[in-house]
Amino acid sequence: MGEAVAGSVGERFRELYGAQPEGVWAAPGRVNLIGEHTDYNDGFVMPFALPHQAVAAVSRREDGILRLHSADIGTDPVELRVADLIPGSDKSWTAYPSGVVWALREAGHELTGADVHLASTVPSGAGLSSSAALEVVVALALNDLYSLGLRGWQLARLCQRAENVYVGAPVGIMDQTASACCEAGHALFLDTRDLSQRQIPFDLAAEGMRLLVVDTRVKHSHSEGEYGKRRAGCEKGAALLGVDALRDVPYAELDAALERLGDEEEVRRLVRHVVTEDERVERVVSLLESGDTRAIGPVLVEGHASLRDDFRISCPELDLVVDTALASGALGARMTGGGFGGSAIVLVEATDVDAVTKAVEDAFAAAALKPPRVFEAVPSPGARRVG
Ligand code: GAF
Repeated sequence: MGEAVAGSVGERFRELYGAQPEGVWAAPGRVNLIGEHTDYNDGFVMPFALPHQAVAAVSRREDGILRLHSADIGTDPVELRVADLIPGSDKSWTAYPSGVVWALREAGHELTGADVHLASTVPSGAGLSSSAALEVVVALALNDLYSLGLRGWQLARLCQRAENVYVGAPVGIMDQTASACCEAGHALFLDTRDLSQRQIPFDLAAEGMRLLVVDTRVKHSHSEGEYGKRRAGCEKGAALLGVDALRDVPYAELDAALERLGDEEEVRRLVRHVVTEDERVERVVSLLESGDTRAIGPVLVEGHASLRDDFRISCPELDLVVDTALASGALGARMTGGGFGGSAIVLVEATDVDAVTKAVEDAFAAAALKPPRVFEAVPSPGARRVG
């Protein structure tokens, strides 16, 4: 992100609060290359950061007041008392930044207030982690300003706690860790059990390929409840199999595990997805590390089929993107993120970008759907100070 964006966010802060901010920070959205719905099963994920990001201009306060303003919401700053933040009490966008303040204080960090102005280019409702970007940018700013000394993964844990407890969404740890820890030119191979990480070089342009994000601009309304149901089903599967988490079911023993689940058909499907998905992440890592990048295409397609048929979280619009992209020459495609709408990713030869994009746009028009938003995703830096 250029200094110009930091400058304009800082300038707006000055207009709102009458002084220069102490600093400006940025945190990106993400796409997930592979490893879906594995993060709350202690499994593997492989996201990378988008160039789209949340930017925050922030200053400390010493009077216990938290003032929050978003460029997307044209109202005056919202004013809250840090001592009065109550989990579950806020149903608006301010729950994300306030939740971070609450989580930091709950973890024992003395925060005496802040003035915050936020602006974000991460499309919201597109499954690209706009909420995690908001959380992480505020967490990083407060970490720096209050000299808390927390590392990226620790900030991610606190942001997840904010979202689980303060906002009330039972999400895993992937999105916050991606926003906090990704590096430009790399995908992040993350073990969500212990948060150990490996940066995997992922420079498709150098190999004549591109990764497109297709935002279907559809968000099915039941998505949140369904996420919780899938999570509960996975936890039931782990309990029935006598393991701490589905991560502990070895891929080589999957058939035996499925047999032990007897007539628990729905749980069997969830378990099969999670165990095979962890194996797919490991396969993608080894393909990328051995330089066989084009070979990840079919693995992405397998992942989509598993999410559609076993985990049952795709939708007609996501399937249309994947089927159309593959039929028009893509190397691979899958839905990405939580599901029931949002975005798909499409791996293409650079020379096929226009043809595949047009095919997907035409298919949406033929189905009388809103035009999808298609853009190229380049692995970008994680959260950092920018001004
Ligand atoms: C959403 C959640 F926030 C993540 O934690 C993850 O579970 C993802 O869905 C599915 O992989 O983005």
